[in-house]
Amino acid sequence: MSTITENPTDLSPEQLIDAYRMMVNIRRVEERVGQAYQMKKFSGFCHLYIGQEAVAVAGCAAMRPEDHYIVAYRDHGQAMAKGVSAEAVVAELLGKKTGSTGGKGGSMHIFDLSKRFYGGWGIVGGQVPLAAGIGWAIKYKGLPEVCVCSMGEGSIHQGVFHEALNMASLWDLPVVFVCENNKYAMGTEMSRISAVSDLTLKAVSYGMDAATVDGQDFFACYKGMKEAIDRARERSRPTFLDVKTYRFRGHSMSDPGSYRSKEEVQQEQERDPIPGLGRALIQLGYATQAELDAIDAEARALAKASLEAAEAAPWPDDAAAFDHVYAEPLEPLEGHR
Ligand SMILES: Cc1ncc(C[n+]2csc(CCOP(=O)(O)OP(=O)(O)O)c2C)c(N)n1
Repeated sequence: MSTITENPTDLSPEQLIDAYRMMVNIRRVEERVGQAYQMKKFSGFCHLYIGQEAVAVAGCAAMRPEDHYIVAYRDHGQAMAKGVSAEAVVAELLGKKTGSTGGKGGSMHIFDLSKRFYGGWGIVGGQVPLAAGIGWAIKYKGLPEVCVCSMGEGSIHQGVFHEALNMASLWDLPVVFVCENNKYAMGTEMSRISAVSDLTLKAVSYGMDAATVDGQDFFACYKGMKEAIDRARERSRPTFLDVKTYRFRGHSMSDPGSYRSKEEVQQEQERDPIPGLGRALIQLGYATQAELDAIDAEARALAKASLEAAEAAPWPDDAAAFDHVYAEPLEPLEGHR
């Protein structure tokens, strides 16, 4: 294991500790959520982000609050990294009124406009053209903002992925396409779906900058994301990132994971990004083990309190069933009165 002697980022020690805290919060909240699911406290789809935390947290550390973030259905941790509270995320999972989407979205549709977090899309690759649209709006309005779009590697052979990347490059849109390559699309391993193993080649035909990033190393993630975000903000150019990561849990709660060996999972867990960043903080002299332990204890308390609050929260009002179905106010179209 390598020793780190210098902070390789422009983040302050406090910001790095905050990033560590966020990764631990996400981990503990999701572990608690997983238990709650098994105890049938909620149902429906539930995809955990455990193992991939560094990607979202480093990405959000490189973003500004006014930047936009749109993701797929494995979205609890990404929402928290962008500033959605653990309470709002957990309440959403339980379908409660206090959830980020008023209890109507559930696990796959965490959404918070005030944080510029646009969810939470269940159709594989569905968010990719939407990201290009957000990028187009940013450019049209001449704003110094960036849209970051996360997707799984299962998205990259969808037609919309290629249409969106082509348009983003052709029109110089400030979008960062982040492929969270966790090796498996449900039970299908990467090599069974892609004719090439170097996914950055996907960006070549669109004349787009691309890079491969180690998603289990917070510092590498931050560097890759920062370069791409700066390129988008300063030169309005898109980037494609192939971020090599790994999910420690099954695809969803109903996946026994029989397509991969225990040894493989164990080997990947040795590269868990959370202890990795923890060790670096100690080596840099930014934190002691006792301080990291305190962060962990607080995260466990946050997870427990979030679930208790969600259980005690009210259900959405019946009348709310018709809210947000149509854009409001609904003006009749010209000639259709
Ligand atoms: C268009 C479409 N096809 C199939 C599905 C079913 N499906 C849900 S998740 C998934 C796997 C996607 O894997 P990946 O994009 O790698 O993301 P990960 O789950 O690994 O985060 C599939 C095929 C879907 N939701 N949408």
